[in-house]
Amino acid sequence: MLSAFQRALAARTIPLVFALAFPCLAVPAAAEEIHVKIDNFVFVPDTVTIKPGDTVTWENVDDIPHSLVSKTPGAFRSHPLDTNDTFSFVFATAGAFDYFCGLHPHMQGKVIVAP
Ligand SMILES: [Cu+2]
Repeated sequence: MLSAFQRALAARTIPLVFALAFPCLAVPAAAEEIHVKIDNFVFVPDTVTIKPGDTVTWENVDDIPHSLVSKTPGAFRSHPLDTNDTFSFVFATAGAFDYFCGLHPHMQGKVIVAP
């Protein structure tokens, strides 16, 4: 029979030992930032697969403005980005998010958020 002190000690020690023994399992993956370039009327890459909590940052390296409009209502919509402007969005929930350029709707891209 464990005393209350022993139980408390075990409750504090076991997670610590586990974290030291299996750091890759015990420590959640840090959120990442994924970069998408807008170049010559194309999103590069046009599809990215990320994890919930990750950020996608688009950078317009074209010499004319582009914007980002999610087909998912309310997800994200940027103002027009001039050359070298960036726009970032944190994808908190899983799902597939198609988007297009609000100025050139034939420009299409997709963000897949998968746990
Ligand atoms: Cu555009």
